[in-house]
Amino acid sequence: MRAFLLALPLASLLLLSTAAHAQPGPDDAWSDLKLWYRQPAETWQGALPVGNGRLGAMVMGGMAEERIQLNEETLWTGGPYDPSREGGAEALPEIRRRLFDGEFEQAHDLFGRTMMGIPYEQMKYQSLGDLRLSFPGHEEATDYRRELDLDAAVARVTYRVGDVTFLREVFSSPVDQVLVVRLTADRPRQLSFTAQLHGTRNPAHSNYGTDYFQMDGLPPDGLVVTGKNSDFLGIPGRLTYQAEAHAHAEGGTVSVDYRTLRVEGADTVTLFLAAATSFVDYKQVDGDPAARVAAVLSAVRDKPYPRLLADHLDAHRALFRRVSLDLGRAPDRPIDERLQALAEQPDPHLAALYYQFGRYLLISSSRPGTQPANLQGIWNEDANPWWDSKYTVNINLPMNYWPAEAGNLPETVRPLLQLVREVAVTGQEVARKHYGARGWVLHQNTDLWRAAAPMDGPSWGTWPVGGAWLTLHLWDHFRYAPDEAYLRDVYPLLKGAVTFFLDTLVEHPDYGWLVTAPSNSPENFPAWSGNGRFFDEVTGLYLFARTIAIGPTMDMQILRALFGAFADASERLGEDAPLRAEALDYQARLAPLKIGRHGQVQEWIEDWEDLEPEHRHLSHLWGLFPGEEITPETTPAYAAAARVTLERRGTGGCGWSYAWKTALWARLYDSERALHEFNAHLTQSSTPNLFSRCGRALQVDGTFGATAGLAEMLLQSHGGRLHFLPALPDLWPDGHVTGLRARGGFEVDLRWSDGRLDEATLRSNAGTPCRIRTDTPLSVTSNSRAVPVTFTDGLLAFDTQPGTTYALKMSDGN
Ligand code: FUC
Repeated sequence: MRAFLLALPLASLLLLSTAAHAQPGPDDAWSDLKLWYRQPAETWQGALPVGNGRLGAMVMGGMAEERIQLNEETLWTGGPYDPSREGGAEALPEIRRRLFDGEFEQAHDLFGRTMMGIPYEQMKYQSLGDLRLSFPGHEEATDYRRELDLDAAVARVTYRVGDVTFLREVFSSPVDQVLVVRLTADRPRQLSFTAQLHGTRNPAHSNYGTDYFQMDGLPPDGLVVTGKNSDFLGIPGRLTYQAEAHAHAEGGTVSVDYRTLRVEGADTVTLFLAAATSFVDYKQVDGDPAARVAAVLSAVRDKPYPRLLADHLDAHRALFRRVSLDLGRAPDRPIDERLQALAEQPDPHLAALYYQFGRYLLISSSRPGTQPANLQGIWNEDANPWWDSKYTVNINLPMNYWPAEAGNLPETVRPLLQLVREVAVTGQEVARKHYGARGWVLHQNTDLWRAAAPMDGPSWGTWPVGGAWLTLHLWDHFRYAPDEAYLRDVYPLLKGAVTFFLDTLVEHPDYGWLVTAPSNSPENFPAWSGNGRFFDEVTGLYLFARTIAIGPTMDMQILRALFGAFADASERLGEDAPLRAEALDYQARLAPLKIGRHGQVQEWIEDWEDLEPEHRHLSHLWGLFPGEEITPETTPAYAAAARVTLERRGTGGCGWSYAWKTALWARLYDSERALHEFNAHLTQSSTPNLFSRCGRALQVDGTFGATAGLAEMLLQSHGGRLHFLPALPDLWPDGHVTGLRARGGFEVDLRWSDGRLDEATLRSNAGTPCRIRTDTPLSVTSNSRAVPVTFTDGLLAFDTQPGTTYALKMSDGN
């Protein structure tokens, strides 16, 4: 009886909370959204991620030994620094001369010597530490289950030892800014364990000692780690940090012996963990982590656990439940088994689960006021992570935000907006010093300190359109939710991005087109004569080949979109008519899209072969996705060429490459190829917890990209028109999705059966005219009254009123 009472409050609370959000979709569909396993994670990459955008944890789920690895998103190496290089622009004319004269190797070397930022590399994202729990006697447990409940944003571990069932729940509350570990047993006084809070060893500090962090007990019920971040590449570590955990036990005793916390004979224990660094912003590091941690802990100290959990659930579900996707029920099998069975056994629910996992991960790693999601989101256990776990802009950072707008999570884009605001400041210095130009520029990478210079070596760093690409995300944010005040706010960022290119585009001496020079088509190797393995003096590495190029197709596509966005924005705001005319003139003079000798979209200005034909990047298909200049309707020849390019690239590559291909095939309306890439991503390049992998590295980009790809299969809204179910695979004949967003300020629900749309519901938030691509006419009603429509050439059009809902159905006879 007592066990039942102990279990009741939590269960009933979860039910209550579910009822409070009885939005679209049956309740059992929400409860199906679990990643579950029959065993603890074998490696960190299989652990379950929780996060509130700032404070992240990976839960391994061990029985006798639990490891909860911790991250605080502002703990990076170094401190404020400026890698821009006075006089960097002096060699630019000579670099260009060499490029136009075909002296690519020499242009590469001169760029390396003169235009690279100093230091060449950026700062690294760091691990904060580990919460280690030891449960003596729990070695032999039964009925084990580990799950990540996406709808609750709670990781759970449960198992039985003898006749006692133990439950461990972990969540990171965005409301209280605290990580909560709740431990219960279904029999009284059965909970005994020890806890330690470990700092993360960092060999960049020193080979042997750990004088850079200190672990202490805080009697009567706490543990603390204090530390200092690492210097790197001559940039002094200027951050201090603190993490603190406190145990509140119901029943039993809590004691602290030196740096071990001991709980004995408790019924329930709640561990609160708070952490902070001294980071204030990219220029300032004089915050007080101890005061920040103390403020968080004193606010939660007397907050009843049910309230804490309910607030967490409400905050999470307010975002998470905006979109529901039903592709069928979940099989009663753990994820690892479902992944293994996927080749033989279709599992449509897994796609829906994955879609929601991507949204979960974005909510957990990017919230208003936090840093944007980095290469690993906010989850990193390593002092020397792959690619520094920073922000790579030539695909990875943009891809992180692909699912945000359509997935009804526009708030998650705010950290990206803030990053753009900041790199527009640091990038202004780089524009001036490295190019003698106005405006601002960001190259292929940035970090916590907003480095904007070319970094990592000329094979990567020559690419100047990173800022332009990110700026288009800000423009897209407006297109999904037209709002003049917002547009006015971000307009200077667009203008600064444009003016940089007005000053730096140069006329190609042979063709007369305007081109970027130098640049590269990330990170692919053109077969210009003599390109091949070489010793790169900047990186000190023998590299496969050089990448340097003139006016690569991707740059041209991004700049056409940027100039177009700027012209549209300036016209809406009634600003800068002369600059608008100039931007449109430049847009018209950019190197055009070309079809190469294989019938492919040409990647470079010359029709060079690829030294690595199946290269993972698909840069020259940017105009198909995420761009909009190639579509099967408006540019059928280029759409056909894009198909050739995709065929030639093959399947495979990094996780994010599969993800991009999923979206690209969806834009070509090839549902089966899109699904194939999605499934291949799951089986070939994902961890057991559905994170994407790139080589051995865990990366969030591919998870986010595949999430966006799934949305593109269900709803597209580029080029001024909506398209329902444009790439619906045969395996998803029946389904229902609610709450997807479309450009123009719409929210869309779709219900289909036998592979055909039954009905669509469209909520117009902005009152913009609606155009829908459809082979068959649809009847449109609002409040049961027929709405006048036109239907010509497969385009249904009608006017909408703001705040009004429209029901769309197959017209009679169809
Ligand atoms: C780009 C990719 C790599 C990796 C890195 C983080 O440079 O080409 O594959 O994803 O970013």
